[in-house]
Amino acid sequence: MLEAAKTPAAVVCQQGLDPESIKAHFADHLKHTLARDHYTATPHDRYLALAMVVRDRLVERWIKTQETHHDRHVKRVYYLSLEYLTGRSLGNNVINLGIEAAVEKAMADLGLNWVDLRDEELDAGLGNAGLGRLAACFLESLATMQVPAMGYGLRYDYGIFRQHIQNGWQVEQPDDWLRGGHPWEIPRPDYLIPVQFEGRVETGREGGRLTFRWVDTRDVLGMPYDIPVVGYGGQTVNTLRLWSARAAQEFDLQDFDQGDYVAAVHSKVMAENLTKVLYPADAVYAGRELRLRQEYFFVACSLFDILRRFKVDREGWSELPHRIAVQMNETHAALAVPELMRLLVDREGMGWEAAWDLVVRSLSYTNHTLMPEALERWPVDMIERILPRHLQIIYEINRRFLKLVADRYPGDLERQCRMSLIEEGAVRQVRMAPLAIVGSHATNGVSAIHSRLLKASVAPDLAEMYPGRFCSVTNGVTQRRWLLKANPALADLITKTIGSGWITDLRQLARLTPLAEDAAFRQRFMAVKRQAKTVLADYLRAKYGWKIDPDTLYSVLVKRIHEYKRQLLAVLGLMIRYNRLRSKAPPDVPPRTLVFAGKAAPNYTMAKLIIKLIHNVASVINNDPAAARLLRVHFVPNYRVSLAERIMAAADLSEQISTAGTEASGTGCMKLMLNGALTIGTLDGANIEIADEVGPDNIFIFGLTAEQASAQAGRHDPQSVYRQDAEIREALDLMFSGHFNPQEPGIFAPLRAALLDQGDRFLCLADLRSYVDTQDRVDALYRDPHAWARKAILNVAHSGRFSSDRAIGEYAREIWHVGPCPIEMDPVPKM
Ligand code: 26Q
Repeated sequence: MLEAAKTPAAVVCQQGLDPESIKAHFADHLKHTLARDHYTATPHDRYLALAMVVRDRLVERWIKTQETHHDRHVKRVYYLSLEYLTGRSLGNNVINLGIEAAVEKAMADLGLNWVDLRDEELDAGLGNAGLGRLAACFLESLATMQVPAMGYGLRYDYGIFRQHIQNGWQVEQPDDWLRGGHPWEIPRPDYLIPVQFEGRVETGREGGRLTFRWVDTRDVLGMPYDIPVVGYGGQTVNTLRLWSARAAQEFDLQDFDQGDYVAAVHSKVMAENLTKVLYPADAVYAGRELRLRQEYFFVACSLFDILRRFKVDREGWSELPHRIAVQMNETHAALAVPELMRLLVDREGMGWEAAWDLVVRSLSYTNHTLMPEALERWPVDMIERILPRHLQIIYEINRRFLKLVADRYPGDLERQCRMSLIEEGAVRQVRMAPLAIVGSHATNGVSAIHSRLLKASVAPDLAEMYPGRFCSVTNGVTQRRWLLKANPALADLITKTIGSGWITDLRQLARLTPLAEDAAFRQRFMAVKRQAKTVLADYLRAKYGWKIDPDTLYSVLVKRIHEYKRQLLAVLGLMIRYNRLRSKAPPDVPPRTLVFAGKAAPNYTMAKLIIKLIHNVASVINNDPAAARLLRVHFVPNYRVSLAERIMAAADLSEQISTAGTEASGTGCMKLMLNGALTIGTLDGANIEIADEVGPDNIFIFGLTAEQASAQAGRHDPQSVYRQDAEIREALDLMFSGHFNPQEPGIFAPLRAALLDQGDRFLCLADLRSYVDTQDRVDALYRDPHAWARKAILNVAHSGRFSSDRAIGEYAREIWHVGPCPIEMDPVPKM
């Protein structure tokens, strides 16, 4: 039962990190902030009260960090991302503040379970997938490494949809994540920022100089909400600033007076729709006007804010690239190029060349995808209507750029056409990736192979013209969330074995290498893994009634559902396994549980059909006595950060099976490796670097290489695979026989067509034999628990490179040219 507050509010020490002051302050918030007593408080109220206790303990550190950054005139990193997949914050904030033990004790004293309270928090799902989660890991690493940094993004009222499954189909539901209140944000109405849209450009002259005035615009206000981002050790607390759209005018008085109340609020509704919802597409780009408006709104608010902060110090403009480093996360932020030009030229009165030099030196760009259908292009007409001044600026950038091209390659008209930032066609469009490359000093891919392919395929001409601009930074993940928090038992075992240095220096995990040869350690390691598998099984049993046996091999394939990621290949492999188990002489394989999870973009019919297929196949297999003991398949609904934390800890096998050359990096692969899963994967994205680190004997690589895969384009003959490989033929025949969809005849025909009649674009059939044979090798290894444990330990030991701390270190040195700024704060308790 809850204790009444014994300490009067006024004397509660808001900084006390000990259980007593946490308890007192908790009771105080429950009563005075939430107006609850212990009869009426819900678990969610208690979560909120505890979150506010923790937030209060961050505030002083937050203020001190901001003061220090300001006083020391530091160079700051500004990370511009339309997505942040933060997930839950309470657990990580408590860990990074070093107060987990104190909080646990305080709650236990009150008869409350800390972990249950922590898990009351709703995920902040302001992102689709890897790109958004990367942004969240990067902010955490920046704070831990004490780099002055600020994240900018949008405060969507609705984040990534909640995925429900009905009869095997994905059904989307709105993610009303703010409904229970959001204790981590502070609104800052005093920093409201006006953003213009539409209107027209007036040209004039002032003292011989052309001037441009963007007038008759429809304006929207940007309202900032600040969220603290605390680094491990609690020294630096950076800010994530998210913009929410507000109407510049509450309502139109004229319409109101005339009694047309709908018209009176029309512009308010339109304005506030701007940040209503996150676009739920991950790698298919749809040229929707509202999306363009979101991108501009976000860029305009952020750059205005950045320049406002720069101007406080009254330094000359030439200092700008020494004070700011603006990272564009994908082309979603590429309007920063023309917008910063507009601010410097039109508003600050700078000449074009001087402004351009500052823009290029201040901006840098990360590309996250090579898929042609995901490359952003905006119709010239649309930009002209919504951002008329920006179109003029883009034209001028292009004119000057094409002149450089012409000077460098005289007479090469074909090259000039290819390189134009404007794509000529039925619809003229602005190509955003080249705009970002031309308008910045550094462009990076997110893994070695991706950076190489980016230069070779997306931007060969630009790579030739600006070789020094291209670089590569392999992604990473924060070990504070993905090991310390997600897998406390393993984190504990590691700390007991090699000390806690790995928490801020993941390379120290290498010290586990010799322990792979130690039978007693292997035993402990596998006991920890089994424990994590039991925790997941218990969770899924409580939530869905599933009975999962922790003594089976957990093979996980968790990520967005996309054809290039090839969940379909996994299903085909599963089909062959199932057929074998149904045969007259079933093989003696170790029992497996296959765990799928992931969302499909709501308009991505094929991906949604794959989800349906997985469900139908799962329900047949799980109910077939021939397979019962040896094979189970589960699709866990509503994949999100908090669910990922549970799954990563429990996995034995990490499936990373994209068509080589399509997955830019992947970061799930890193989280799984860090938690001791072995990878079965193609030579794609970060898998290649994982293989380099862990060595070929400790990873299961299969399938075509990127070069082989691209050589297959137009040549691969799926029909001949079907004819020649009996197991594959039987698997396909079974899958499309109606065996899995007796009540829904024909629903899987589009999958059959894609595989057999339309050339199997993602080469599922080309790689299937190799995949299945490699899975057989996985089975063989799993039969030998010590051999498996040895490799699992070696995977953890060699995962040090995949920390987001390493990635941030590389960005800081090679792209941003920034260093740490230590904050002098009392240290927090050591974990
Ligand atoms: C673009 C235009 C309009 C609407 C939506 C979008 C959009 C939104 C999100 C396009 C792409 C995304 C997300 C892409 C993404 O998550 N990519 C992943 O990024 C990870 C981090 O670098 C990589 O590890 C993955 O390989 C890559 O797929």
